Amino acid sequence: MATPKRPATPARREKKPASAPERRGNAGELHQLTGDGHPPLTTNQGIPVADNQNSLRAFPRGPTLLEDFILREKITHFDHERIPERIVHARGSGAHGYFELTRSLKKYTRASILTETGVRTPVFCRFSTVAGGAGSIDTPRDVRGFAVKFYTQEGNWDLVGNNIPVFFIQDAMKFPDLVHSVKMEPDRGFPQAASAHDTFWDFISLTPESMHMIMWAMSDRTIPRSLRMIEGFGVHSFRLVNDKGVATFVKFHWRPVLGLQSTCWDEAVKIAGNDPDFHRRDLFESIQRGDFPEWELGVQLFTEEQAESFPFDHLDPTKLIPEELVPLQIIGRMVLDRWPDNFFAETEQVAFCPANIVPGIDFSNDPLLQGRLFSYLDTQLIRLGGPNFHQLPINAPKCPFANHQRDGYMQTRIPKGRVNYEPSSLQGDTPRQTDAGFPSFPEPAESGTKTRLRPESFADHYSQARQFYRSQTAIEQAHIAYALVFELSKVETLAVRERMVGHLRHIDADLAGRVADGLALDALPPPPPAFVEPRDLPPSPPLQLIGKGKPTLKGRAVGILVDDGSNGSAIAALKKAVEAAGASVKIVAPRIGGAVLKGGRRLPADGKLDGTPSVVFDAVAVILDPAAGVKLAQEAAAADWVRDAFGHLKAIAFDAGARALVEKAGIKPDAGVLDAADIAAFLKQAATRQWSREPTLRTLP
Ligand code: HDD
Repeated sequence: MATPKRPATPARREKKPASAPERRGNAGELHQLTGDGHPPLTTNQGIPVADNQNSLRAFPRGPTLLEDFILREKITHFDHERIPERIVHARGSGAHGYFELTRSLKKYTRASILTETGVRTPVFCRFSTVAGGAGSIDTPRDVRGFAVKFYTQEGNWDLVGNNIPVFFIQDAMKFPDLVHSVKMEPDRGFPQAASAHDTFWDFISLTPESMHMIMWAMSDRTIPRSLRMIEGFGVHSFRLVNDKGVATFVKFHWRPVLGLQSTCWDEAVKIAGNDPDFHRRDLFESIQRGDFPEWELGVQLFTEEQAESFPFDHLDPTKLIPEELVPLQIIGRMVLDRWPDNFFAETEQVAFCPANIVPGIDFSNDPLLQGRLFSYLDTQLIRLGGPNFHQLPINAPKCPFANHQRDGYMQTRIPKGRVNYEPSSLQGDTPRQTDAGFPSFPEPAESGTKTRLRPESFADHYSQARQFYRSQTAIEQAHIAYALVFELSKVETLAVRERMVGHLRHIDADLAGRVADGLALDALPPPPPAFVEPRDLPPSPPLQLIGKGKPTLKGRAVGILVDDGSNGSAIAALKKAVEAAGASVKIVAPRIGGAVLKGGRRLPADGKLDGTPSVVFDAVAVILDPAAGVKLAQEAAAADWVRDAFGHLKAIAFDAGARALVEKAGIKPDAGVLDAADIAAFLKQAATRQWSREPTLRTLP
């Protein structure tokens, strides 16, 4: 018996709008609309498709025919939909926006993006984790990439940085080793998106230059609350060059307007299970609701002579320049105000390259940067499949560009004329070099012998690590010690654990002792030989994270747990006040349909209780009818909701009806546990984490 044919278009048939029989497509092409007003489905050759449900069969129950070019084209395209993911920074989220200069650097550079105040330059910004694959979680302990493509009038400038101002290694030669060590171990294919394993710590413990970065990586900077709350750093020294050819060194810093904020480790782990897309969703939702993420751009400017007086070499990417030595000057702001239309076309295909710079900006001799100048173009050739990836809309400059490069895979432009070489005389409109073109800074070359030696000025591996650790608050120091103990406890090889603690002894004796104790080592292992005796540098408070937090609810999220019989006016008053303070509010209830409030009105829920745990909020409130409070005290998900909020140092407001639940969760009263009626007190406590609660909850090393 013949199988009935499915209808060609499963969609409900609507009446064709009489006034719109045709419509222009994205590329301006004219579509004859189908009867129900949609543009017709076609093959990639533009041939209209009559049936998108059934392949062509020899007879209804017979084999499929090779002749079916529609099926073959569709399946072939699908088979080729994936491209190689980035070897590092595979997991990322991006957004469009603009950069606006607020203070001209005309004295230092001729780059118009840094001299013309008030001009809005379009940007695309991509944030990423480093180690995990494209489908991995958003909240592992990891460095975050912070890459910005500025589409300037003078060409694309890519500032490809991280949320940490230093790096693990000094020389690009070591990058493949570093990355191999942190990725999944090659024989077993795990762990995914985690540095807590033997190969990473084996490499690190044999690489003393990584110690400064390790202090940052073990701090809460690597478990951020939101991508909107991280800093960004260009890491290397770059040069600014003015119209007289005078150069000044520069370090670039991004500062989030919302202030810095991180999660607790236990919270980050639980978020990973509940919402692997936590940071992507947070960025998406904030942009969709018009709460646009914003950063200030700051620069540290210094001359060659100043650099010579620094107690470290600024060309060494494992060193930073303390702000006490060279103050940060804010010169502009970046606002991300548009989510991409298509994730693959934009966020996946965007190709950053630190070698993309504009006249007026130049490189330094940082050997890590020098290696990067090669690596990124090379990686895009394999990742995006050929030399014309710069023509993809997300990568193409927004200013005119023209040269004699031709052909290659996926050439999408149609160059005109017979001249594709230079010098030439046959065609008047071919591009020619210009005096306004990019001039490399004529740095005088030192004479010397070709060598593979590291400069001696790169040899101090511990002093800035010590400075970082000693600049932290007591809470942050405890978190660093805790993170080291946690990570090293996942290392199976005792010798690796011991070797790491040996390094810590050069950084800070107390830290080494805490970690050795946390690992239950019998004795402190010997420190490895240090090339340069570590020095005590003055503490630098801007290195703290907590110090850069802002007591604000702006950009934060508050969850209110309700159930049948909850007091609607108390909920409404709280919601209004929290929203007025700049936070978003989500109603959580045992069922997604919401709760029937006292008085009979139904309040729809934004999330179901066990699918919307308190880890996704910055502060919580529980407003319940006493009967519901008693009922929910028996629900593990409800008790966890309150217990986790308490454990993650969040403010909790509750009314009398919620008392049974709050007691079941074992909450002890403190300044952050509040009566829901005292809205002003809740707003104040919700704007910050309850750090003083932490020692009452867990033993930190
Ligand atoms: Fe890198 C991607 C940042 C050192 C080689 N890197 C990549 C991305 C960021 C950084 C943010 C993701 C860009 C995106 O969103 O597409 N990388 C850094 C920073 C470094 C650094 C701040 C040190 C200061 N990187 C570094 C070295 C090398 C690379 C030393 C190689 C010698 N990085 C790459 C790469 C990637 C990359 C393999 C992978 C995907 C890509 O480039 O486009 O070329």
